[in-house]
Amino acid sequence: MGIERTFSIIKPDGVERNLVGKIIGRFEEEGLRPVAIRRQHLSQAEAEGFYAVHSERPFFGELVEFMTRSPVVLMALEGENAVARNREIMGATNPSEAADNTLRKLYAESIGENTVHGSDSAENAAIEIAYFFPASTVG
Ligand code: IDP
Ligand code: MG
Repeated sequence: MGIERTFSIIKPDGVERNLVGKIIGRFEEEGLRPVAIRRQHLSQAEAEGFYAVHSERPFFGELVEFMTRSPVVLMALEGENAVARNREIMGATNPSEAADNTLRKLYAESIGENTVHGSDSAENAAIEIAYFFPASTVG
């Protein structure tokens, strides 16, 4: 609780549809500010490493293929209770189960292509931010 940081990705389906501004705008409206941000086309090794926890899941290959299809936007977000707040704004993994007005309800087209990633704990947020952003590049 208190001011904390979380890690966010606007996934390829969001970037392809020019939703970057709308999504970042929503985070800012909700009190989450980007303290690091970069657009990047992930390599297979970067996507596999990032999602290593899911490597035994049946959808792993599909997930890595999707995440490397085209560029993503990587962000560290800072704000009050940022980890849980971001998960609330994103909504459920499956957009058909996501609450009204969540990013996934508004924009996602399937459980796989679900537009945004957000850390699930403060501990994982720190790991995920460090995976993509050297400390000197986080404001
Ligand atoms: P989360 O992104 O809501 O935390 P996780 O269970 O951690 O959801 O899954 C990571 C990502 O893997 C999801 O966001 C989605 O892109 C993908 N994924 C999860 N479950 C499935 C599935 O059943 N089929 C295809 N892709 C999936
Ligand atoms: Mg997750």
